[in-house]
Amino acid sequence: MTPAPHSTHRSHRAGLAPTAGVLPPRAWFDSNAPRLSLNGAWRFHHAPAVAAAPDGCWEPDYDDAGWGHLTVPSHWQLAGYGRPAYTNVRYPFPLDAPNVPDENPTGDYRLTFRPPPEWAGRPAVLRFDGVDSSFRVWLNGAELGSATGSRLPAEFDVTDVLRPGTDNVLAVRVQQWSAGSYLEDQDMWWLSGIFRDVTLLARPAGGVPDIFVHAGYDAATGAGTLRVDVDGTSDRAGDGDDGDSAPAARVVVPELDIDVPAGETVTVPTVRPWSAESPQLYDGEVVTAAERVPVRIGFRTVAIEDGVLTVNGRRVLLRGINRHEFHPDRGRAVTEQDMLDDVLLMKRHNVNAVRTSHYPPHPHFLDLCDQYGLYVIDECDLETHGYVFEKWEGNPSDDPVWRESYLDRMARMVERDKNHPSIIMWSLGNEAGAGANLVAMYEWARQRDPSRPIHYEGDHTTVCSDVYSRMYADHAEVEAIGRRIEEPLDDPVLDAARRAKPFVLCEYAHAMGNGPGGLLEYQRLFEMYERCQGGFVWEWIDHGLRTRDSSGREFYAYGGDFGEELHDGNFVIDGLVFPDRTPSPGLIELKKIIEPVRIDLDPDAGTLRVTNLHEVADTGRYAWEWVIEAAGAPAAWGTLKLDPVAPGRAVTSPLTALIPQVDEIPDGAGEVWLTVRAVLAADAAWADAGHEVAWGQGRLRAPAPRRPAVVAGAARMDPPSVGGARFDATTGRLVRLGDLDLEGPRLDIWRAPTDNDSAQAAANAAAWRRKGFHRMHHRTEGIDVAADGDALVVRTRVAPAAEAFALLAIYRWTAVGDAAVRLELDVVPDGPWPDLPLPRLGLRLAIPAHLGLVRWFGPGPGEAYPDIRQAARVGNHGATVDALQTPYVFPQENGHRIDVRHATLTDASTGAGLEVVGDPVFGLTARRWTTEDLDAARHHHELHPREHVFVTLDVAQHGIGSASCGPGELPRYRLRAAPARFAVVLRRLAGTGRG
Ligand code: IPT
Repeated sequence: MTPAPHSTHRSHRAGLAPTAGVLPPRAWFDSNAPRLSLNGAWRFHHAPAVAAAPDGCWEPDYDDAGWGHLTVPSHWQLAGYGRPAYTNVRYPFPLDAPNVPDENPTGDYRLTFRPPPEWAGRPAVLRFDGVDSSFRVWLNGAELGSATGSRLPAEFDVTDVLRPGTDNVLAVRVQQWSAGSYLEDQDMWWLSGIFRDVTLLARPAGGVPDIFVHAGYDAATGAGTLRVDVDGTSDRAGDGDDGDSAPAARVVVPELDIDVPAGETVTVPTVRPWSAESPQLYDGEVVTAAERVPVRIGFRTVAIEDGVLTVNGRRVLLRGINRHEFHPDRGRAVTEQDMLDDVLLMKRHNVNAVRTSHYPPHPHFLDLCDQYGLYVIDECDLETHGYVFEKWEGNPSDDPVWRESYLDRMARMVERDKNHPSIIMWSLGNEAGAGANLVAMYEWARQRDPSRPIHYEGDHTTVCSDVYSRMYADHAEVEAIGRRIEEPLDDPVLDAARRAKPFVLCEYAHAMGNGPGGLLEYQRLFEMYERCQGGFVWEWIDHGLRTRDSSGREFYAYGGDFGEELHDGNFVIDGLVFPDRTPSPGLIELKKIIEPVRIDLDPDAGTLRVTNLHEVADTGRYAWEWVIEAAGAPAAWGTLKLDPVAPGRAVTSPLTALIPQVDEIPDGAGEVWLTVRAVLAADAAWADAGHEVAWGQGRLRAPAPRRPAVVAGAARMDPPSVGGARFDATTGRLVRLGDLDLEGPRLDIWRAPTDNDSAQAAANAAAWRRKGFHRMHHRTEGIDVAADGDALVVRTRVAPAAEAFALLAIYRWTAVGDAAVRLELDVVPDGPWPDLPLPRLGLRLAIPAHLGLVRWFGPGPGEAYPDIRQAARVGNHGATVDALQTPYVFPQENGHRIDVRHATLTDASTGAGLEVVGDPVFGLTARRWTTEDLDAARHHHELHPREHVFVTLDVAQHGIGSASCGPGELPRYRLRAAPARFAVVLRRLAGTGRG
């Protein structure tokens, strides 16, 4: 087969042809035909501008001895050639389309390779899977062509120039900027070069040029239909030229006894359908006399029925994430292992859908989605977001000269990826405004692949989208859309059409830094309203590039760290996993909220309710483990026998029938909790048996109120003291408890602002700073012994400079034994308080640095905040102070443990230290730096341990929300300045020795 170079992409204006000399696009598939990977070490020359690039370096005899080496695939900026740059929406070059700056970094690549002699006389194709952003290619001095479309494949026919059995010289000139860059304004690092595989493919005459697998499933009958077309190539130009005529090919699927000619439709009376929950694939082959091509067939039908998106006739709820390709060392040149890591992590965290924001991923990733089961919205490599600042004036999306480029991109994606059952929708791209070229893409894809709905968010009229898609809509708007009572469009026809479409949030819950809050409330809306079919959290991974500072310390870099003239800072650090793919608390929370079975324990009603939120799977795949813990210690445990619950159904059972032990709890057992966990009963492809998928907790017994007896008459003045506690005579602050030195608790309202606090939309952090919340002054108004002689009372006024508002804080200290004191704190706002939430309300104290081990009883083990606490379960937990820190790439408030009943901070070797007992609960953070240090740091490695452990004991924290892009905290999570009362007991623990 030697398909003619297609010429349908010539545009009217020179410089806008997306490709030249490139073969028509086709599916990416394996084959038994020989192939040669050209990945590896290439010769490389980098020039800061085209003018400085070496002339004639594509000639075979060019002397490249002075050049360096660069690995293919990779990005040259990550190998020391030039520097990475990050902008989100703004183009890093003048808006002057289709022109690009003279300083256009240019990479010249050369490779000498030797194809086996058996290839002689056979057709061959050279394939590039991804080159950013444009390239020209020469083989043995002959120019093959050029291409743009960084995340799209380009194939060149090399039959006439390849010389098997001898040395061949391949030369590629890559330019960082091209007309294509105007279409690639995605929110990510600008990184260049040959970053995906380069492969030489022998193409046997009479082989399989292209295949299109059509495999549907009829939910009513359980039958599958299969037709595999073996085409020359697609007819994208609509000119009736269908490329080469197809060879005689057969389609063979042994497991289903299928052996039919290509193009023929077979019906399989009963077939197991493919879904994300049950990714059944059948292995088959497309066979011609000259070639065998393996195919993995998943029978499934995607449809929009009565305004609902269905797969195999069932409504799907997309528990999705947006995935950019990223690795902290390799950028977008990700390995198969990186891709597998992502897929396994997603599956293990209950994710069932991926939007490939904002470009087609490496095709191997889609193979993994087919295999492990993830629904995919495959998004085209298209974004022109920078035009938003010009009110979309000049946007390529509506300019006819760009039409071919748009169609070229869509065709290259659809043709490459059309055989993946995991792909349930095509997406035209992201944030490219509205326009005729998008409509053209939509229409082309509709006709080429009627089996998949098409997604596009950027035009809210939905003229080019089969679903109504939005990003960052707040809960109230999502609810209105769910009830189909959203604000109408001006055009009633468009409005009626949109109102009839299913709704997805293609982006929501911006996972930047500490967050996102508000997930639970979104999920409830998705479950309540049929139209709301879920969404995709923004985004999967922090794009922090591993870098070293001048003293060699490693850190993750973000925008501005490479001296960019324009950048968007840490807005690229907004993932559910850290750059090294460690799950962040946000992912742990998401996993809990999107669990596919819900376990509700209601000890008052005495019931256990299991709701199966799966689409097709019953609950037979789970084992149910339970444990009763009294004061955190396991008291009884076992495995439940539960009949399988059908998908979409819920079953309520009496607790005592299942777990008689719930009635056998002795008095004085303390706080007692029952935990039930759904774990995989058998190994799955993506996790071992025992992997926890879902859990629920119910409190069987509340703690008996335990108020230690106050030692009467223990308060003294001169110097101020209560029992074994000593206070500073001027400030009234606790300085010693027994033999333990402390810097006494004092009122604290500051937290190192989170990215969500700092967001322009929330404007909280800026207002807090303006009002001086981060620099409160403490004035002690009086230190007295109460009339009863029991309590030392310290009255303070806490206020920022220049302001008349204040918090009046009264500390009432009593002795509750030799080495323990009880503190009752009363806080009352005073004066003209601004209408602002408080960051936190609590106490801060400092204790010696060697008290580095923390144990607590309460929710854990991870951090939790008022609106991010579903993943925390009540029990005994422990961690070192260091391990309590969540290493957000951009330092901010973190590590807070919520509703702690009691905690100890001790010396790990002696057990000596401090115990804190809540009345009833407190929030806890402990860190080796102050809040001010945390606030000042810009990267995690800039935080240095001090000589103390700084502890905060919180009455409450303000919610986290998701305002860094989207709504802030819901009103019920707002912390208002209001009268508050709070009590804790502080006890000196002697331990076994020093400390
Ligand atoms: C939205 C973009 O689609 C996405 O790529 C990312 O930049 C995200 O924002 C924020 O991280 S667009 C935004 C202006 C709503």
